[in-house]
Amino acid sequence: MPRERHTDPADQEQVTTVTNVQAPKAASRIPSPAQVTPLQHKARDRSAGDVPQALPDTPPTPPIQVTGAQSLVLSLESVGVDTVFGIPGGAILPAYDPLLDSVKVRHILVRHEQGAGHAAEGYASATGKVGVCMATSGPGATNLVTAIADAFLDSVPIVAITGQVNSKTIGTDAFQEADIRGITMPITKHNFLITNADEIPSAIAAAFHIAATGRPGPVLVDISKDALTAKTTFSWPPQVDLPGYRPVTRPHPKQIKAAAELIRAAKKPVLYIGGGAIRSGASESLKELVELTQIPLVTTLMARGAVPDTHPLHLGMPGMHGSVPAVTALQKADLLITLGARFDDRVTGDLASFAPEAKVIHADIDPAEISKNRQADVPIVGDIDEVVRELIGALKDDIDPSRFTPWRERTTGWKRDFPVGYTTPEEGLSPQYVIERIGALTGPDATYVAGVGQHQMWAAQFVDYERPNSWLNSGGAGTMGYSVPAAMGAKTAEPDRTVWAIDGDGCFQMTNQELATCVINNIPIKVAIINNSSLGMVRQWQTLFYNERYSNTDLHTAIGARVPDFVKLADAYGCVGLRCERAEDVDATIAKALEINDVPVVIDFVVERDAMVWPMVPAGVSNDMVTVARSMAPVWDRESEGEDD
Ligand SMILES: Cc1ncc(C[n+]2csc(CCOP(=O)(O)OP(=O)(O)O)c2C)c(N)n1
Ligand SMILES: [Mg+2]
Repeated sequence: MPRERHTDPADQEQVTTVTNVQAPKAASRIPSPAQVTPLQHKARDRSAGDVPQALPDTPPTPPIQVTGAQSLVLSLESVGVDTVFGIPGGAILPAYDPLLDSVKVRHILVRHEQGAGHAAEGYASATGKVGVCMATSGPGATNLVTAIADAFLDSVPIVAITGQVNSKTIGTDAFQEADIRGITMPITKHNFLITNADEIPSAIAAAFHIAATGRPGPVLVDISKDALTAKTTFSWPPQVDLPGYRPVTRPHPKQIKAAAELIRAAKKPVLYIGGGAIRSGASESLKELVELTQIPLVTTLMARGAVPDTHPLHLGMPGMHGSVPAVTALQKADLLITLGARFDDRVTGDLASFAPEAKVIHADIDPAEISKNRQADVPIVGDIDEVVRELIGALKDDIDPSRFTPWRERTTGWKRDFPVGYTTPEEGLSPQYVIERIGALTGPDATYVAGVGQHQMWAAQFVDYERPNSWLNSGGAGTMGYSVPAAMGAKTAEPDRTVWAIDGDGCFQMTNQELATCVINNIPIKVAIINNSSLGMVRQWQTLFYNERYSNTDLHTAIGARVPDFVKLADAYGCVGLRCERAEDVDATIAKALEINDVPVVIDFVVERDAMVWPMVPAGVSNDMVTVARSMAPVWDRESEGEDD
């Protein structure tokens, strides 16, 4: 069943039903999928009432005789899909035939199914709409698994459609058979195996509804080949029965009241804002709450941009590589107002010593998250935007922001004394400088998509994020290879935006074949490879914790060899390839890349290898142990820190 638990047992009785279903009757002709009116898929609608509101208000389509494959394409058109990323193969082949006729659904042929999955994620994360990927059975489906797991951990709404072997041969180790439903059971919000063509429309409608409502996430629809080739009847909308699936979006007034009381009584509150705030589209209401209460805030790695970085009360990102003010404010707070965050171990460090004095308000749309890691004093189940709006309502006539002035002054003092920074190396190019300049020269309207590693942390630290969905990355899974295909998906969804993939030399080598997809399909992303010739983040740990024994982290991509030569690789794909090795060339190289908008651009920024990500809290220790450089704790001004430290 879908992942959300339900607080009210009465809700379990409810059935989500689309009415208006007409009895199937024979139709005289088989239409092209394009003959069905396209409908817009509503983004960011988290509610789930009696009608699946994530689905468009579709005028009913009279029943017509089609094949299962045609029914699938008609269903995708009817839920408003405009883009599918995928690769065909035997079991899914019947679906690719009617797809050729669809003028509403654009299929983008990728070079690896993992790329299709991440592209669907990038599409979804940039827009809030459901992203779609498609693959054949067996290895095609298993190649999607990493991206599905990634979407699960970061609550990204995607639907993965896979072909399956003929239903009669399921379980016989048939050619290209894999139990993809079983494999993805723990990493999908829900999944379906469809062997009856008549069930295709309802499965697709349900999949999109589940992916987009409540806590967003991946849904897999596995369809056997014989279901795709069978004759069936298509009509829309189908009946969708999801007993027990009724995500609670409206917070309980009693809990809001209790939260408002804790906020009014606090002296040292912090707004701890997580990725749920981005997924729920809560940025405007959050800004209002911050203005009203004047409470300092932090945004996690998944929430960068939820509140503009330049806001004076923004203390930065918390966690292992968080800013000193953000980490310290959480440690010393007496109240955490937790909004769509999940007390991830990368944020809390040693859980037992995390924010020891703090009471906790914990709001999340997924009740399973609340009190999972840290006991909540006031649990609130609901959509974050709705929770914040209700909190504003409860506080607006009765909050005195001057109550928090001493605390605000302390936190802004930490911000002044411990800005996130870096030292410029005597030799070689500073990776932080490159990333800082990309952000400064491109601006906040662009979308920035990171890989995983040091460059990801620097991209989180040194670009100012001023709008939600301008920062995409793999936070929960930490999937190397996310960046290029996710950037491709984001650029497909929003072609007028500049989209930067800020990637590592290691990550880039995992999925760079999607540059071919970008060139052929006119998706001109910009890729900045932060080339330190190493698996840099792993090397940093070897420097700090393994006595500088660099076991298997040298990639030979810049130092001593260029294997591969990224400029030549870019050229081979039909991209523009540029190289930059000196600080004085950084601005001109970025400017050149910004001028090229007809083909993808790849810049090989050859940077120094020994730069490290600071601040850092080593894994598993208390956040009190935050270090700002190697073996260097922040030097606190004890007198100004007050008695209670
Ligand atoms: C698929 C996958 N394999 C392995 C890892 C472990 N890992 C985390 S960061 C990293 C190094 C990344 O190297 P690179 O892309 O060059 O980035 P850098 O840290 O050098 O900026 C590795 C191997 C991972 N996160 N994902
Ligand atoms: Mg590297």
